[in-house]
This record gives sequence, C-alpha cells and structure tokens, in this order.
Amino acid sequence: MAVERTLSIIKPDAVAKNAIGEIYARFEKNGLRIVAAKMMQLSQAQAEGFYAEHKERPFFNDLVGFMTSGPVMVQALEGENAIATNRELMGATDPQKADAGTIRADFAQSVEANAVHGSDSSESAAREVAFFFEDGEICSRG
Ligand code: RTP
Ligand code: MG
Repeated sequence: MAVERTLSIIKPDAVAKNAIGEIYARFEKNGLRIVAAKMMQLSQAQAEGFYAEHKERPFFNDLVGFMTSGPVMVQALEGENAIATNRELMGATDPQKADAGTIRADFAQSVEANAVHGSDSSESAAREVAFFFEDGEICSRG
C-alpha cells in the first residue's frame, strides 16, 4: 500500500468542545502522522473556496456559515492508505448513521456540525492540502 497524504479539518463544533487532543490521538493510534497543522479562523472567502464543489447544494450557505462560526484546526495527515483510513475513522457524514467508535459517532451532533472533514479522493486530497499548506510547511516523514 502506498503512503498517502490527506487533509483533515477539526470543525468549529469539535474545537469548541475541546476535543482536538482526543481526535489527534485517534489519528496517531491508527497510523496517521500529523505532518502539518494550523489553527485558523476561516474567512467567508476561504470557506467558500474550500467547499466550492458544493456551491450549488442547498446547504452551501449554512455550511459556510458554520465553518466560519469559530476556529478550526487544519492538518495534513500522512500514512499508508491515509485517505481511506481517515474516512473510516471519521464515520458517516450523518452522525446518527456513523458506526460506533467513529469520531462522528462520538463527537458530532448533526449532519452539519459533524466534527471533522476528510478528503474523499486522491484528487481532492492534493487540492485540499495545497489549499492550506505550502510545500515548505509540510514536515513529511514518509
Ligand atoms: P466533509 O466533506 O466535511 O468531510 O464531509 P462528507 O464528505 O462526509 O460530506 P459532504 O457530502 O462532502 O458534505 C460536506 C459537508 O457539508 C455539510 N452537509 N450538510 N445539511 C445537509 O444536508 C448537509 N449535507 C452535508 C456537512 O458538514 C458535510 O460534512
Ligand atoms: Mg466531502
């Protein structure tokens, strides 16, 4: 299996709950290394740009409002099969449907305020990591 990089965001609801450390522990216990990280208050333009693929969706304005409602923790994760591993750790978008023991089952409260984001393909991972980090900010150990 190849070493991959993926983009993870701990969303405003989970930052407000003081859950950054517990979520980081799940990444690290499951073979994902944090190779870049920053806490940010996203601007409206940054949130709209990041979620541009959802621009036509009915929930887009609410999503942008939620993602700018407080600070987020943004990280690049690296590891074998990192994109799928992170999605498995996150669980389903709707926390009611998320498997027990996943981050969303344990920390999310709704479809919108669902604790974490994770890239869903190698193409989106490359775009999303580059959206937040310069190459020189990534301390790759792979
Ligand atoms: P993410 O992109 O944040 O990792 O989540 P995802 O792939 O599981 O879900 P996606 O379909 O890409 O949707 C992006 C985010 O939009 C919000 N959402 N709200 N109100 C709604 O029906 C609705 N549907 C999606 C969620 O915050 C979701 O994570
Ligand atoms: Mg998505």
